[in-house]
Amino acid sequence: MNIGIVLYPTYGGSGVVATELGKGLAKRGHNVHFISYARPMRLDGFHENISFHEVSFSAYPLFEYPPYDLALASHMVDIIKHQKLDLLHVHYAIPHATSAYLAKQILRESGASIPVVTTLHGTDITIVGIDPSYAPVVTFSINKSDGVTAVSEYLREETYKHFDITKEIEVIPNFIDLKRFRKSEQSHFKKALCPNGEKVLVHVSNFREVKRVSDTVEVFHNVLKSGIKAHLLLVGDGPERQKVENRCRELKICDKVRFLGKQEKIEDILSIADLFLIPSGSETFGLAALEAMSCSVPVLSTNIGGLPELNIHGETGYLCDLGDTDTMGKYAVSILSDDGLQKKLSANARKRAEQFELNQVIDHYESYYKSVIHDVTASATPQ
Ligand code: GMT
Repeated sequence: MNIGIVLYPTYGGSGVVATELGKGLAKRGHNVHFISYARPMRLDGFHENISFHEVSFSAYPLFEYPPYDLALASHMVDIIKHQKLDLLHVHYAIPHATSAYLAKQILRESGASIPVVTTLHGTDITIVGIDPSYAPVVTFSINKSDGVTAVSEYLREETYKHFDITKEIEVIPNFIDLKRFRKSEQSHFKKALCPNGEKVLVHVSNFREVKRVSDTVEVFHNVLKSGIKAHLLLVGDGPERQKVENRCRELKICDKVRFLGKQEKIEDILSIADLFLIPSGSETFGLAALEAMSCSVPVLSTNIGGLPELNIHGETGYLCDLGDTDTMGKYAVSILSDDGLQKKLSANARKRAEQFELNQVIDHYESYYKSVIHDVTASATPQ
């Protein structure tokens, strides 16, 4: 198949999922065309049947905000026509699903058609999408997609609850490359960081408010207060970074907290972790937690959104109420002070991650694409 994948190129989860999906489809022999305003972060090196199409859009003094959605729709039309795409898969509804609808209508004028699949990822529904300034357009664009997928049962239900959706939504979860994300030998790294065998707690995010990175610091502070010697590694960067650093200064724990910034080889860092913290206020799936679990790291998370579908309480880690950093601290201490428990949770975490293995999920997407193409073709064929 010739498949167009429209995505955000940044470190966010939807961009990672879309890029890894495209790479996986290309390995199976499909021709994949990534479409975005910049080269996706995870799209490194040269791949035989992968192309990247950059959406350029010109500024004009009249535009305070150049209309990216229109430039994107024009690019879609061009690529669908000239690369003879069989299907267009857009990740994150805003504005991708809307641009796809526009492109489809333009193509219809010349008798061409393109099946469109929209994957809902998270904040496109839970935070940005429900905002009245976007909601009618998001509803319309989802209903006009030929296929709609969501990354968890939770997101599927939220979409039905908050929008007037007439389409069937298929749940296709996030996935993981178990070969890449596995615990590897990093003893030199661990020794350099923790010369006295200190425990390592890790948090990875884009440091947006919704990630509640400050809660991570509070939990870590509780761990230190219990007498456990430990370090906290904060991976990623974003708007909350300064606030979090200020809190570390107030608590006088800066010497124990390392801000590592954006990192490519997260699996190396996860390989030395004893515990992963994800205290998010909203999380439709929690790809960062899956990456940790795949590296055999137990997860301490909130019981919010799709996280309970991934992190099994008492088995792969623990789930706590939003903002309850005292209980989170207690669970963290119980894991870090009991080697037997830590090992049991680690092994279970890896086993749980195996249920989200990349190839199984790509199979799911492939068969879903085929069913959408079949339905679109059938409805276009005169009886
Ligand atoms: O807001 C973000 O964290 C980024 C966002 C995205 O769409 O780029 O991530 C969402 O999609 C990921 C991939 O499907 C999910 O694993 C994340 O849970 C989800 N984030 C939120 O719901 C906050």
